Amino acid sequence: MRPSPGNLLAPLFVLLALLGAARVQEFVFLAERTLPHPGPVFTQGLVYHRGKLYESAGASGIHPRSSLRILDAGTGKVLLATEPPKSGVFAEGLALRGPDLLQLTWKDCRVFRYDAETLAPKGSWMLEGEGWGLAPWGDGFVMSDGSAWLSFRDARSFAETRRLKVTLEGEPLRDLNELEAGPGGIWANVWHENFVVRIDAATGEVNALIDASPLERAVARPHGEAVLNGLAYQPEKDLWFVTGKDWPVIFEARVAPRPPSSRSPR
Ligand SMILES: [Ca+2]
Repeated sequence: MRPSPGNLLAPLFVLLALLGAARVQEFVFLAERTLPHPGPVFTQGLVYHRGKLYESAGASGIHPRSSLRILDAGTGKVLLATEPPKSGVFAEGLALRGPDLLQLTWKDCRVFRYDAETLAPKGSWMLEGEGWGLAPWGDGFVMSDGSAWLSFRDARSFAETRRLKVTLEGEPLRDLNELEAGPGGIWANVWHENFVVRIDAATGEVNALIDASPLERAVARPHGEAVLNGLAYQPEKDLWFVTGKDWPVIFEARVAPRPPSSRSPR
């Protein structure tokens, strides 16, 4: 993996201020609650549904195997855990559709399907290229691959049906990672950055930036790759579950307007 490009958040907001970018709204994640994040786990995908969190995690130096697990969203307690049906893979993004969970792999060209209740494997599809983030979208799925492009996927075959180039102020925005279908568009982590973007699914334009630095600052990050990664929307409360790779906690957070005092002068 390449070295961290550092925190682009402040320069981005300065750039937006200089451009007078009225179309890109600015928000901030504010923690309402923290719950334990049993691990450490190298989180790659997070999903919320009816009181449960579903989490996909990759293998790394201190995590010899990838995993898939169900947590109680109230307590963080692990309710059920399993491993991908093929050993040695690096698990990535995760999405829930109906009774199925879909788990991407990074470079293993596989998408695994599981029963969402029992985590029993239900087969797999082949995938070309890298798999990073995944979320349900429309009748199918939307997937990231680390580039500035999102691909839309058929729910039955996982075949690509459409591609979308994601731009911020006209420039391609690379390293899109964990995804979530949220209010107003597709929400995405950007790898190694402490902000989330909201993407217009028709045009690919980023129409909002959500500053996650208040959450990141509250975490004792154990190493440089312990970056923000893990977004799950909780529609009942209009709150977000947000975590990171090897973070010891999961935040339950609300999205609030970014205070004018923290913005650069326009
Ligand atoms: Ca997600």
